[in-house]
Amino acid sequence: MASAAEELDAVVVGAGFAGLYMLHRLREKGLSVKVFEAGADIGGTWYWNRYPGARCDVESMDYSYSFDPELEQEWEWTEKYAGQPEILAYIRHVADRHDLRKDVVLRTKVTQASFDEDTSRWIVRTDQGHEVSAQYCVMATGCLSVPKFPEVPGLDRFSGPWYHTGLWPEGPVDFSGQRLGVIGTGSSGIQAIPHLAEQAGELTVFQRTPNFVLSAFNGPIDQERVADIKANYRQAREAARNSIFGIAVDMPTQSALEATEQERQAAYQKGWDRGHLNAIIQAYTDLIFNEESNETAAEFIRAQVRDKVDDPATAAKLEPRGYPFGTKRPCLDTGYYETYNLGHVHLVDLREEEILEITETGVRTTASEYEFDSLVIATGFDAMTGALLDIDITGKADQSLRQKWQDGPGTYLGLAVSGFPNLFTITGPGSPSVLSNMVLSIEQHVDWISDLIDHVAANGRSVVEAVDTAEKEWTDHVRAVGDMTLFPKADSYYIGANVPGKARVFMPYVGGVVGYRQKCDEVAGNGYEGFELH
Ligand code: N01
Repeated sequence: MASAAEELDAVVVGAGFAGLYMLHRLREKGLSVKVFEAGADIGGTWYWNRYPGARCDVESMDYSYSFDPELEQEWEWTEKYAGQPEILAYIRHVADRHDLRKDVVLRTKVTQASFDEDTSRWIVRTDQGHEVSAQYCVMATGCLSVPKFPEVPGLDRFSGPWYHTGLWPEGPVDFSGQRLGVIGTGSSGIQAIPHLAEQAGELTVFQRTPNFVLSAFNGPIDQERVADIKANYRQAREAARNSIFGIAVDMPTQSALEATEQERQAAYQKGWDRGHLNAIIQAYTDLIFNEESNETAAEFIRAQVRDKVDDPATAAKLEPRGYPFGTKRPCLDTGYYETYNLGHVHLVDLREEEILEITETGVRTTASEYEFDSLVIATGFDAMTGALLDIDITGKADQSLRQKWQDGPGTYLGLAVSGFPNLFTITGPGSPSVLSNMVLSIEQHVDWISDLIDHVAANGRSVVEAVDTAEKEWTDHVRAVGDMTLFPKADSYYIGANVPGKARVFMPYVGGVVGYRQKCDEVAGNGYEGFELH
């Protein structure tokens, strides 16, 4: 069967930030590469998540490629936090600048990838009938790319239109004057709700868990800061690489409990005013380790909610409780809490009443029936493993990745899986991924994989595989580091809790991008220890 297939050096799955940069690096080596992308255009996350208000919550100057220093200087971001159209325009610009589109096949979903042990090649098949044979298969499928829907029945019965934030249509969507329901208050819901409220006649938000929402203080980008960063971009990138989350911030030196109440308030206020995702969590050394410390920051944020929301009963419902601050991903907003001061915006607390079903006319809960013209589904994603397991991947001895990861994903460095030679996962489970500045982590993975491919060729070999003991050791380490923190205390997508039946395992590596990078460099420096070449 392999003989009929188109022969390539590498197949890359996905044409977002990761897939496009991987293509660029592989092509630089003179390898033949094809990228398959399910979307009608490149962009990945930034193609699909085009809901009103979609925006990055890592600052524009950080959330960008570093591999092209001229591009870094030339590109001009307009806002502190870029919106989805601007980021998509940036990705398209990069693709055109490096002539990447010619090797991207759009509107094509990879359905199957199997390792042929006789030829040591991957046979990759798509829903459009492609069959290619490649030495390497790189999964650049994204951590948050398989939408998750509410578990309740009935969405197919709803007579009006409905939209998932992660599958938003390309054309304009008009909710003017409509009765609109929104399910979900994660980053996507929180960004969309103020914009949806501007259009809707009546907006009802169904909240299952209140989130910690920090103010973004977004606005036109500070040109002085831009000039300063552009004059020192190499140092700025280096500082980001040597940070915990891939975003340089001043490192704390003190426990929250060592500070006085007054000092803590001042530190949290300073973090709040910075309008930055990590500024509060990194105000003290122990906020992510110690519940008592964490509670001091959580209470500071709850006080902001009470301050912003006029109706005390609504504020009480919006105050985040029941899990430590930072253990579910906090959000950055523009006007989220204030939206609930508008007369036509209503909050339904799903801790008081449960959704039973979506009906032809709306949403039925244990307490009431709500009628809507349209619905917005902001219930997130089957994170980290969803897109990988969506593809039927089989490795050596016909073992499927679905079987192998039944009890949670095991990887070596989040990059490779034993039994699956020459397959790489960019920002895979077991790497900092969703707990980091994704573009920075993507570049690190792509560069590292690219160097490993050179190493294989330089040794006159054609196959590289993670050793199972190295994989087990790393996976145990990922879990152990996670267990040292408060993260496992929350029902988050980090731990698979948002998808019924998914193994409850902490998936991202929380040891920090700096330590993780050092580990990867050390592995490479020691002749790629933990990998076998054939
Ligand atoms: O998804 P989420 P998201 N009934 O999983 C609720 C990135 N992102 O799309 O918390 C009712 O965070 C669920 O409730 P609960 C970013 O990494 C980045 O908002 O599970 N409600 C939650 O409130 C982010 O973290 C940007 O109890 C249900 C919500 O739906 C990630 O994407 C912007 C439910 C889902 O929140 C995902 O964000 C946007 C049900 N059956 C997103 N099921 C940037 O700025 C789920 N929920 C870069």
